[in-house]
Amino acid sequence: MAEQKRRSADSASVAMLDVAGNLGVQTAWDRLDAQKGQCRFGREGLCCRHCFMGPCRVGKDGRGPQQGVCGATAETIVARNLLRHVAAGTAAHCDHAREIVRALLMAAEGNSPVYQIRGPAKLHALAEEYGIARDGRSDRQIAKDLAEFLLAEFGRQDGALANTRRAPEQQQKNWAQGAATPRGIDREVSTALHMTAMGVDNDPEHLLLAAARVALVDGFGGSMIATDVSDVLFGQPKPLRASANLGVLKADEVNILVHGHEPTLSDVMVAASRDAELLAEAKAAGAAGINLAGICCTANEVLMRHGVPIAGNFLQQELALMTGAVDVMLVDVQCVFPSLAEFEQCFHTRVVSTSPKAQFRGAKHIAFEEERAWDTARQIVREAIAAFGRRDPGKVAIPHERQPLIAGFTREVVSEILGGRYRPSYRPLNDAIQTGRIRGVAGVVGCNNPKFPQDESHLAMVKELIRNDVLVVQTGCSAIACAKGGLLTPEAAMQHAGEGLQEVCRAVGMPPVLHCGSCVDNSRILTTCAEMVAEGGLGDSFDKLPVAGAAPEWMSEKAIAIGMYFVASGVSVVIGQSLPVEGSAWAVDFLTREIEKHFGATWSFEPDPIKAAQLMIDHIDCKRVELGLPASMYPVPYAQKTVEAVAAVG
Ligand code: SF4
Ligand code: MSK
Repeated sequence: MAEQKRRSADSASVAMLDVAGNLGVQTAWDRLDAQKGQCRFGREGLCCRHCFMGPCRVGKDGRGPQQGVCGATAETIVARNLLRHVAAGTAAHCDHAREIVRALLMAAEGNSPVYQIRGPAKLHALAEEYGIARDGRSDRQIAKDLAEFLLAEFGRQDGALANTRRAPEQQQKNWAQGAATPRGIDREVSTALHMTAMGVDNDPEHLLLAAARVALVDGFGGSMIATDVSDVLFGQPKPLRASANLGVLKADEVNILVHGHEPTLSDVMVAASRDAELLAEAKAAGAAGINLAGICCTANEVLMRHGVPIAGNFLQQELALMTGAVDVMLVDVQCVFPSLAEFEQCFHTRVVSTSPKAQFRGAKHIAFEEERAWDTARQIVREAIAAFGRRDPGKVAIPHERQPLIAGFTREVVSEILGGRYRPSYRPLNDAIQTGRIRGVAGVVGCNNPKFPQDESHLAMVKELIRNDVLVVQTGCSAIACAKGGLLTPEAAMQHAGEGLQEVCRAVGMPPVLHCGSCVDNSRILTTCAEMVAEGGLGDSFDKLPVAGAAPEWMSEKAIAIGMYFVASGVSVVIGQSLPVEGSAWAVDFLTREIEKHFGATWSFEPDPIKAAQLMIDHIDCKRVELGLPASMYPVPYAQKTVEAVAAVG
C-alpha cells in the first residue's frame, strides 16, 4: 500500500493499484518502471528520424557529434521535433472537429434520426457571426450552411481562419508580424509536416514560429469548432450536479464506461442506456439497471450536457477495469491505452472499439457509422448486458470514493451567473478583478502522467491558486482530478479559497474551480478571455490580462499544441515536465524568454506544483501592476516574490 501511495494521491486509485499488485496485473506505473532509464536523447529532443541516413542523435554541451549526417544542428533537430509534436496534437483535435461538423451536416440534411439541433441559440449566434442568412429559414437550412462554411475552413487555402477574428486586434497583429496567422486547418498541418521533412526548413526560429501557427489552427480552428458545433448539436451545457470517482460504478447494475474524446456516439449512448426496452432486457438478465459513466474527455462531454458521472481520469482507465464491475468499456479515439484489451484475460469486461481510425487488437470492433448511431448504441448496450451475465461477483471490488461536483461552465454561463440571466455580462468579473477581490484567473488543464503521483500536482497547484484569490477554470483530466479532490463545489470556496474569492463565490453560489469541459473546450477559455478584453478595463489584448495557464501533469502531444496556442495567444503557460527541447539551450531560451517579443507570453517549466502556482501568481501580479490595478483587496498568503517580480517588469 505504501508503494501505491507514492503512485497516486487518489485513495480509490491506490486501492485498485493494490488489487492489481495482488493479482499480478501490470498497469502503466509498472510499465513505466520497466522503462527506467528512458532515452535522454528522446527526452531532450535530440534524436532525429526524419530520414534514413539516420537515425541521428547529437550531443549537447559540445559532447559527441554536434550534427546529424545531413548537417542538422541540435537547434534544428529540437525545433523540427517540436513542430511535429504540435502538428500531431493539432491534427487530433481538428480531426475530432471534422467528425462533429459532418454529424451537423447529417442532422441538417435530415439524414439521421438521432442527431438534431439541440442548441438553436448557439446556431443562430454562429450564423450571425459568420454572416449566414437566417430570415425566413429553418434551423436545418441554417445548420447546413454553417456545416458547409466550417468544413471549408479545413480546406481553406488563403486568408486567415475565420475564428481568428474572435481574438483582440493586437493578437491578430502579433500573429501577422510573426508570420503566425493561421490559414486553413489541413493546410497548416500538412505544411508543418512538409517543413520538417528532410532537407526542407532548418531555421530553428522559423520552425518554432510555424509551431505557433499550426497550434493556432487548433485553438481557433479545430478545438473552437468542435466546441461550438457540439453545443449546436448536443445542446449548450448548463451548470449541473454529478459525481466523480470509481465509486460511481454500481455492483448491481450493468456498468458501461465511455472513454476517449468524441461525443458523437457517447451522446447517443446516454439515450440508449435509458431506453425502456433495453432496461427491461437488463432487468431480465438480473441487473437493477444500466449505469453509464465515463473516463477522460468523452466523460467530460457527457458530464457537461447530461450529468453522466465520471468514473475517473486518464490513469484510471486500467484501474476501472480492476473493479471487476465494468461490463463494457467503449472506446473511440485518443488517450486510450492499447493495454485495455489484455484485461479481458482476467476480467469479463468487453472492450469495444468503435472508430474507423482506432482499432485495438483483442478488442471487439463495432464500427460506428453516424447514419446507424442509434442501432450501434443499442448493440453496444446489449453487449454489456450479455457481459453482465458473465461477471464474477467474487472479483467485484468497487472503491467507495465518490465526490459530488458541479460542472457545465461555459463562456455564456459565466456571464449569466455573474451578470444575471436578464443582463448577462462580464462586468462583474472584470470589476472583481479590478478591485482585487479576485487576483486573476488561471486555466489549469491537462493529463495525468505516471512520472508524477496521479492528481497530486493538480490538487496542490489549484489549492495554492484559490488560496491566493485566483479563480481557476479547468478542462480535461485536471478537472476530473479536482472533482475527485472535492474542489468543484461551492463549499470548497469556504474551505480552501482566499477571502476575496470566497466573497464572490458566496455571492453567486459558484465553486472556486469551474469545470469548463473536455480538452477541445480549452477554446472556451480563449473566448472567455476575449469577453474579458471586450468588456473593458483590463487592457486591449490577451497578454495584458492577469491570467495564466498550466498543465502540471501533461503527457500528450495535444497538450503541447494547447500550451503553444495559449502562449501564441498571449497567455503564459507553466508545465510540469519540460518540453522535449532541453537538448538546445537556444530553444529553451527562445520558448521561455524570446518568444515573448512575438506574442507577449512565455513557457515555463516547473515540476514543483506550488512553485509553479507561485510563478503564475507572480505573473498575474505583474499584469495587475502593468494595468495600474491595486494589489489584492485582502491580505494575501503568497506575496513574497511580488516585489522582485514587479521590479523585473520595470
Ligand atoms: Fe539525420 Fe538529418 Fe536524416 Fe535527421 S534529417 S535523420 S539529422 S540525416
Ligand atoms: S483526456 S489529452 S489525458 S487531459 Fe482529454 Fe486527459 Fe490529457 Fe487525454
